[in-house]
Amino acid sequence: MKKALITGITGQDGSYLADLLLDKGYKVYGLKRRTATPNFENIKHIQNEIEFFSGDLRDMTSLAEAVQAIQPDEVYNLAAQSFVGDSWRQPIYTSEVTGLGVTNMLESIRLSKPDARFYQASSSEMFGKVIETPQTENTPFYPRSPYGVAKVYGHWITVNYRESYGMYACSGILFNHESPRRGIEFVTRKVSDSVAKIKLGLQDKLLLGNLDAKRDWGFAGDYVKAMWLMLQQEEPDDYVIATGETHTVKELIEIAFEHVGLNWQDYVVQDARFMRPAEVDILLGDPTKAKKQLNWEPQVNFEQLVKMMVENDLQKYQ
Ligand code: NAP
Ligand code: G4F
Repeated sequence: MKKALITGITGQDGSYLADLLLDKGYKVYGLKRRTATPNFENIKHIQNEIEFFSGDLRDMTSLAEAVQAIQPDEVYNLAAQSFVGDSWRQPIYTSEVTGLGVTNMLESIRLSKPDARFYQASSSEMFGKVIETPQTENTPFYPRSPYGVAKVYGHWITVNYRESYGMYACSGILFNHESPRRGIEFVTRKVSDSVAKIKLGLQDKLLLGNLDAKRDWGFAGDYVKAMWLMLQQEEPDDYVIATGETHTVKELIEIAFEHVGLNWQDYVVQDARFMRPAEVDILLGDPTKAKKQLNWEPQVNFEQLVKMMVENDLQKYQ
């Protein structure tokens, strides 16, 4: 039986990846932070099938002990301070977790299970103020937030461990991916949750920032399959994972409100508090390499994704 260690198992991607690996017959281990109140919401349906290790990406001792005890075949490093907006409010913390945390994980593997296969959750935020569109594996990085900068560090340290030590280390450059398990502060979930509440008379207005930003949005359930595929290849490599379509925040709102028979202009209010000190105006990924080499295809399109999320939040409040 293959053994996989997932950091960030309580998050959106960690939970979908755990579902996938359990289905494939893996023994799944999860690194979980100690919290005062439990945060098992995303994994409550599989909680008893996972073995947990208490740890934090900033505390290498906790990572090294987990790797030493588990001797994993595969390690998926999904843990991060992942909210771009907060990375300006907590720049040092974000660098320590999202950046240096990757080295803590890689060192833990190098010291006690160097043949483990490693996946690093890199991000399209590394392209930031984009040099070219669409973005490929060869597009230079120009990060626009402390989060983006930390992810560039995580990306390059992963490439360096592959080249320095011959480790099987891959970086997945994933564009935005969403789901009913998405954190509530990210724009898609904020919109789907608010639209459901407005429809049911539980909320009056939806306060948002920049409506013109464009993102390449896909479904998280599709994207975790790409993570797994990257670790099943003969050679480790880096891949862009995206849909190849881009949409504005305004289009997202239009589809979500239209789905419940409402006009977004009656409810959406722009609020400066949700604007960022620097914006990433457009992200559009070219997933040709992943399609060819991994045989990966996204199954859920943008409209289906938005409707799925609104329906889920409607059911929750009903
Ligand atoms: P998420 O829902 O925010 O989950 C983040 C996970 O990291 C949570 O389990 C969180 O634990 C854990 N975590 C945070 N700080 C930690 C620390 N110091 N030590 C250990 N664990 C810690 O993020 P996601 O959307 O699933 O994304 C997964 C990864 O992919 C992240 O690295 C993210 O930056 C990256 N990524 C995401 C996207 C996207 O569109 N979703 C795109 C590209 C890259 P708690 O539950 O305790 O907070
Ligand atoms: O949903 P967002 O907060 O996601 P963002 O910043 O694109 O980051 C997400 O995707 C990255 C991959 O590209 C990941 F690496 C990262 O971890 C995270 O998962 O914002 C999307 C867009 C931005 O342009 C933002 O300015 O929506 C705009 N927006 C407008 N109003 C808003 C809001 N974003 C949020 N969160 N809240 C608003 O009220």
